[in-house]
Amino acid sequence: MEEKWWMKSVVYQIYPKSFCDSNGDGIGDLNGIRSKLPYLERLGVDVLWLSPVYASPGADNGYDISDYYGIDPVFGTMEEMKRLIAECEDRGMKIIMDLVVNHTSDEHAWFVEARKSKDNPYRDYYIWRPGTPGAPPNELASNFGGSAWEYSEETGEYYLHFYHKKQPDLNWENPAVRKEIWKMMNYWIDLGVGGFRMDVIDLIGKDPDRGIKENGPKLHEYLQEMNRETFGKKDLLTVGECWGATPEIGRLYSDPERRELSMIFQFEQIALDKVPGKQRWDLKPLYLPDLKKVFSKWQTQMEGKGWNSLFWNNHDLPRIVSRWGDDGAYRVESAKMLATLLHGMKGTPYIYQGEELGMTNAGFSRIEDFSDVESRNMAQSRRALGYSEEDILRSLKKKARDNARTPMQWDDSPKAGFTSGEPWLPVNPNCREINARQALADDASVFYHYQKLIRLRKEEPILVHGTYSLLLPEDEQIYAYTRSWQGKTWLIVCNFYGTCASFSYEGEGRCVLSNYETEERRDLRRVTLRPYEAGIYELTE
Ligand code: TEU
Ligand code: CA
Repeated sequence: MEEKWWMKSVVYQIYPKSFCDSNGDGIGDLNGIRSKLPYLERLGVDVLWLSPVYASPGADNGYDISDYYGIDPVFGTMEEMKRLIAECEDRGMKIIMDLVVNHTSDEHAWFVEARKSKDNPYRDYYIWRPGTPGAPPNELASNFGGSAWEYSEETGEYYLHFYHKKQPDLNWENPAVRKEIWKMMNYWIDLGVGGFRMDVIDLIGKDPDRGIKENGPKLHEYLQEMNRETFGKKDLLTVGECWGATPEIGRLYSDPERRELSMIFQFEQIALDKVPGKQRWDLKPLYLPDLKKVFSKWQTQMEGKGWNSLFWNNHDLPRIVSRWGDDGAYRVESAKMLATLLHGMKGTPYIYQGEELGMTNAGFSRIEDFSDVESRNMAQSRRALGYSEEDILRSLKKKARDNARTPMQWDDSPKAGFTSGEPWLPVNPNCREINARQALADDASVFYHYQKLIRLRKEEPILVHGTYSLLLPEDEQIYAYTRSWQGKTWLIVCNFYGTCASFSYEGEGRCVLSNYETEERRDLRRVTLRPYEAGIYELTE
C-alpha cells in the first residue's frame, strides 16, 4: 500500500470538557488545550482529535450539535479555535475534528424548522413517520435505551432518534442534507484541519422501516460521494466510528481504491467482557485467547487491503488499566504492558487523554455520582426491572462512560490542576499519586513508556509496515506476536497477568523496549516473564 503520513502518526484524543480549564468555570476549554500543547509535543503525538466543541445544548456532552459553524461559548470562540489550529501547525501537529452528522441537536435551526409543519422546507432533513401517541411506528430502540421514535405534538408524527431524543437523526437520503454536510466539511477543511473522526458513521445508510440501523444499503455510496465532494483531493486523515464492522466491512471503508476513509474504529474486542448477546453492563471476565483471536483477525485480514486503527480507550469506554490491567499494585507495569501490546501492532495508534498517565476508572462510590445520560438511563431502567443497587453500581463502576470523563490529572492538588473552580465532574482522588507532574519527574513513569513507543514508530519502519503474526494462540496468560519486514523480525511478548509465566522462543533477542530492567541481549529460549512484563525484542541469529 502507498505510504501515507497518517500511517506513521499517533493520534491523541482530547475530551475538551475534561482536559484543561483556563477560566475557572470548571469546564475544560480551547485555551486550556492550547496551554498544554508543550506537554503533548513532549509526549510526541502529532495529531489531536478533539471531541465536539461546536455549539451544543449539551444533552450528550456536545454530540448534540446545534451549529456546526460555531464554537460553544463554554469552550471559547472561533478566533481561539483558529489560534489553536495555527499553534498546532507551528508545532507540527494537526487537529482532527469530530464530525457528528448522523444526527443534530433538536435545537439546530434545521430541526426547529422541520418540526413546525409537514410542508416546511426542512421537514425532509429528518425522518418522520405517522403514528399515534403511545404507538410508535415500529420497535426500533434507541442506543441510549427506550424507543428510537419520539412523538412530536406539532404535527402528530414521530421522528427518529437513535440516541437521545434531543438528537434527531438526519435523513441522508435527502440530497440537500448531504450538500449541507459537504459544505460544512469544506468550511473546516479550509480552516486548516487535518481530518475528521466520524461519529457513528455506519448509521447514515439506515433503513428504519426495515429495521436496519448499521451498514445500510447506501452507506458506502454516501461515503464515496463525501470523499469526492470534500476531502478526496486533500491529504487528510479520516476515521469512521463503526460499531458494527467486521474485517470484510472494514476493507470496504479503507481499501484505498474505493476512495472512502483512511481507516475505521472497530469494536469487536469491546464485547469480550460482557455476556454474549447481552448488554455491556452484563459483566464477564475477559478470556485472553478471545482477545488474540479478534485482534489477529483484524491484523491479518486488513493486511495490504486496508488500514487498522489501534485503541484501548476513548470517551465512551472505561479506562483500560482498570478494565484489563491492574489498577492497584501493578498499575504502572500493566499500563505499560497494555501500551506495548497495542502499539506493537500494525495500524495507527490512538491514545485517550490520561491513558499516558495510567489514569484509572472514576472511583465513584454511589450511583448518583454518575452523570452521563447512558449511565442514568441504565440505572433507571434496571431499577424498574428489579436489579439490586449493588448490581447496578458494579456495572457502572466497571463500564460507565463517566469513567473516562473525569478531569485530566495534571498535578496532586485537590482539583488536580484541571481547574481553579469546581470541576463539572469530580476529580479522581487518586490524582495525589497519578498526575502529569509526577509522571514527568519520574523516568520510569507510564508517560515515558508511551513517549518511547511513539518515538519508536517514527524511527522504525518495521513498526509501520511489518507483517503481524500471532504466536501461542491458545495460551491463557501470554500474548506474543511477531512483526516482520525486510528480513528483520521483532518479537512482542506480553504477560497479561500479575503472576510469573514461562515463555520460550527459538533464539536470542536484542531488547528494544521493556517495562522491566532487562539485559540488552536476552536468551529467549527460557524466559520467566515477571508480572505484567512486556518487551519488544529484535531477533538475532
Ligand atoms: O458513540 C456511539 C455509540 O454507539 C456509543 O454511544 C456506544 O453505544 C456507547 O457509548 C457504549 O455503549 C458515539 C459517541 O462516541 C458518543 O459519545 C455519543 O454519545 C454517540 O455517538 C452519539 O453521538
Ligand atoms: Ca472553562
